[in-house]
Amino acid sequence: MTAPVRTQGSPETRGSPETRGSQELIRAEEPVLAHNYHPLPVVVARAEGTWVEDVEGRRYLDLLAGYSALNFGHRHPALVEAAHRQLDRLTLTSRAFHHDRLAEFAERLAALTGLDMVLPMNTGAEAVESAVKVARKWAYDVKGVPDGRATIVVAADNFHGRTTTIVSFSTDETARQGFGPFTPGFRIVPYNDLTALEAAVDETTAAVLIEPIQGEAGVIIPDDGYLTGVRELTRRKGCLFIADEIQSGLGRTGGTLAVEHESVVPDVVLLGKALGGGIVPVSAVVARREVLAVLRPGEHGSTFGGNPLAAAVGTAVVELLETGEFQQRATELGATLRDGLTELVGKGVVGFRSRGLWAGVDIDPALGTGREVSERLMREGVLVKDTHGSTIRLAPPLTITSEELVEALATLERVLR
Ligand code: IF1
Repeated sequence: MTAPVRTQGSPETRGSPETRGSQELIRAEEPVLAHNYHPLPVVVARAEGTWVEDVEGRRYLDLLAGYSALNFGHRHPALVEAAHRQLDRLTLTSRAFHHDRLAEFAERLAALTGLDMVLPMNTGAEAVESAVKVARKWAYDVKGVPDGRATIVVAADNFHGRTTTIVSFSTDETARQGFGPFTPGFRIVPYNDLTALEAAVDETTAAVLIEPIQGEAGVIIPDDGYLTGVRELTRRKGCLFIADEIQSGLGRTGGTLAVEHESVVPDVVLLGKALGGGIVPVSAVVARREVLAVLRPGEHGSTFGGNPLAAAVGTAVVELLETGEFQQRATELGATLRDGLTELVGKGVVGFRSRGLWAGVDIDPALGTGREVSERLMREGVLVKDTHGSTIRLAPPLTITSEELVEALATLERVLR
């Protein structure tokens, strides 16, 4: 078959990105990009801190922050500097060789989380997939589950990524429809229900995998005591507690990790998103030594996992978190966010859940869907993302100022009138 004639015109007629306006760029995407998203009609061209700027120079407060991948704001100076320094030295070796940035990254990340060992990966889904493999191998090698029989218990309404195995245990039909057959070995129980969890964990169970706060489900915060209950139950039943902190971690909720709210230490913590500082994909499985020690050379890997640029940026991110400054900001400004949202209950907001600088806000459906409210906010210079139905998620960079936060809340009140 002969190659199709390209119809998009030559570079000369197509114009350089600098000359094409937002509308033209949006139109240009349509024939050449898979339609797996329905983005808001804004084309971002530059950004700094809490603010992004579109092609025409309009500025917006970014209250999505890359779904918590931009906890330190756009292009944080210390992170950009760390990336530039490493770009001028070494960017990739593969793990076929050592490089001089990995030990420090792993040492400081393990210390930050209070665990022992690190398996560096790239995306959040890779960290989740890696944890599934490691938990199963731990079940066979350490717990003594018969080979091929390991089960992992997850929560309904979970979101752990988009790979085939991960959507195998999703309860969101949109995420599953048309992607079977699925990976077996998972049991699903209601979130925030220790009785159901107790009934699902048995001698085949390798692990319980949950988000300490369910992000995509709408920032669903479990009852106080739930995480403590999961920790106690998994310890008593001899299986692993895997906390997916890819969205909830790294300062977002006011602690380094969301599980700190109940002083709980899981056996395995999954990190991603903000670990890459909004610059490069960096994720990690951080665990007790007994768990990650089950991996032998050649059993798992990744071309880019733990690469020098990722390790340099990841170390700079850990360094920002070691001060506790961002955790403190999320706690203090989280009170401003909570108070501001409380004021809006009954004025277009029917309910909300928040911890630190993270909130799921339920809008009165009579005022519109989450998408419609997101579009109104966009037109007023504030960027958010709806989750399901008429819930919007607020997750600003932890660098947001009190004035910017108050301004954003005032804008939300205005669009809900
Ligand atoms: C998209 C959602 C959020 C996550 C948790 C693992 C992953 C994610 C708790 C996988 C990723 C992202 C995926 C991104 C949008 C965003 C998202 F809306 F999809 F569900 F944040 F809520 N664990 N969440 O939240 O990490 O492989 O993406 O690096 O798919 O558009 P990833």
